[in-house]
Parts: sequence; structure tokens; C-alpha cells
Amino acid sequence: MTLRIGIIGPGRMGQSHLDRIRSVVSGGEVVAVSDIAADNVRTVAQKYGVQGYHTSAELIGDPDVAAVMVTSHGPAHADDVIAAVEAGKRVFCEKPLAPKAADCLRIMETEQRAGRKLVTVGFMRRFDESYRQMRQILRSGQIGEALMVHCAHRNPTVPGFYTWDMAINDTSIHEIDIMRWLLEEEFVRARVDQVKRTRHQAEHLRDPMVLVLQTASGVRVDDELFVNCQYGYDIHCELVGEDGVVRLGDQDKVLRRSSAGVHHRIAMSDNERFAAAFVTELQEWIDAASRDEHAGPTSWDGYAAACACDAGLRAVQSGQWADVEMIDKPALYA
Ligand code: ISE
Repeated sequence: MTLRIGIIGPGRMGQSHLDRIRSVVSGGEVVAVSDIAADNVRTVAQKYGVQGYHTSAELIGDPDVAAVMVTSHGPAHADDVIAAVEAGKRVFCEKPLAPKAADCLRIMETEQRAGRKLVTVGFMRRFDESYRQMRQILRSGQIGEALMVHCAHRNPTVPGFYTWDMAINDTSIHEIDIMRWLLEEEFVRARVDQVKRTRHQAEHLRDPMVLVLQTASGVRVDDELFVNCQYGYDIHCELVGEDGVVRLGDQDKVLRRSSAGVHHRIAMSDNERFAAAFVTELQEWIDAASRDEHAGPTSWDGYAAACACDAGLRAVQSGQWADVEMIDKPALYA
């Protein structure tokens, strides 16, 4: 059975998911899109030959739409996710589930009233083969207990609408989620180190900065956030254990020797760097949703990441450590 999907907010991410559903992933068909930007909805609906709506309510209410993808701007996610859950539809929501933990709580409350997990959050790194191997190695005990993790998240540049807080709740949220998944524990506090700013940053940004997080058992994670590094979409992760170290491999397996040097290509975007992970993520969601089952990261994962982000944002303002404040995990997500 083909899963009939509606996409709310088909911008950069929404359209790349749409392209994947049409050309790479099987079992799904996009039948409708909605956007408050009238120009965009007209262009996308025409380009893909699908129904276009000006409001998300019309798309969610369309009986032809069985499942909803929310790919709009982060602050707009919560109300649409809640409306789709109330309509009993399965939801794939791009990260962040919502930039504020309070909005993630509202989503979890709605899901708990519905009595089942309907929301999947688009933390695509969990589907990346290298991170999966790192997790297997850690779980196997080969490198002992994790002690520290050094991460770097570099973007060549960021769009004009990117505000300084997005370095935490839109960029570092990837490391926050993948570290929770890898270390299998929650963060308890966060600190942010300000660094000399790059000349390439826009006036309103604080680029680069380093987010430092500590887990309940004391593991230290540092995350270099450098969103105007110019040269590539470059993701690093090195986990130091008691008996060894495991490091994320470079995504390009081929080395070229020429011009008196050794060169290997670096991706320029997340869609390029995590191309395979995006496909697996979407395929697993479509397969499960077609069987009316849940797959992938839950609203709880979206909430826990947002709580760590909230602490990071408070730490930027205070210059001090900030505690991660979370509720106990509701039974639905156990
Ligand atoms: C963006 O929204 C993403 O999800 C990218 O993966 C990340 O690298 C970028 O910093 C975010 O703004």
C-alpha cells in the first residue's frame, strides 16, 4: 500500500524529501503541499503536480493525506504537529521538533492523550552508517566506557535568517541528539565558551562558539559550532574511551594525489554529507507508517534535545554552567 503524504512548508528540506520520495525511496507518494508563502506553494504544487494548500489546516484535514511531514521553519512546527496528531495522522517532523522545550511538552501531552506514538523526529544522523558503527563499537566494550567526546559541526555559510541562538537550537541539536543516542544517557548541564569571532560572520552572530555538555555519569562532550567556516560541511566526532578511541571516518573514501598534495573531497551541505542517512531515515518511516507503526526518534527525543538546547541558551546569556531541566520520561516513551 502506498503511503499518501502531505508536506507542510516545502522549503529546502521539504523539497529534498519530496525529491527522495519520488526518486529513491519506495512506498510513499506526496499528494499535497501547503505553505503560507503563496508563491512557494504555487511553484511547488505546479512543479510536482500535487494539490497545493495555503494553510496547514486544509492539508491536515484532507482525507487523501494519510501522513504528514512538517518541514517548515522550526518555531512553526508545534501547532501543526499537534493538529496532525489530533487528526490521528502519523507525523514526520524535521528537527527541531520545536525550538522551545515547552512546545515539545505540549506535543508529548497531545500524543499521550492519543495513547500512541505518532510523531517521528528527523534526527537523520542516527541513520548514518559511521555513527551506527561507532555505537556498535562502544556497546561491544572494545574501548571501555566513554569518557569524553570531541565534536565539530562546521557549515560553509548560513542563510540570512539564521540567528545566533540557532547555533544551539538548530545546529548543535544534531550533536545533542546523536550523543544522547550514542552514550545512552541524558545531559545534566551545559556551558558555552565564546571564541574570537571570524571576520566572515554577520554582525548579529557569535561565530564560532563551543558548547560543552556533561552527561549524568560525567562524560564530557564538547561541540565546536562554526557556521561560517567557508570551506565545507565538515562534521567531526572523536569518542575517547577508557581503553581506546573511535572516530567518525571521513565521508569520502577516495584520496587523490596531485599538485604536490593529497586531496579528498569535502561535502558542501548536509544533503550531500548525510545523503544515505536521509534515504534510510525516510524509508524506515514510510515502511513503518504504512503498517501503522512508529519508527525512529520520538517526541521524547525531540523534547530531551530541546531541554539541553534551553540550557545551552541560558549558558550563553549567563556565561556560567546551566542545568538541563527535564521532566521524568512518560510511560508512553519508556
Ligand atoms: C540546518 O538546519 C541543519 O539541519 C544542518 O544540518 C546544520 O548543519 C545547520 O547548521 C542547520 O542550520
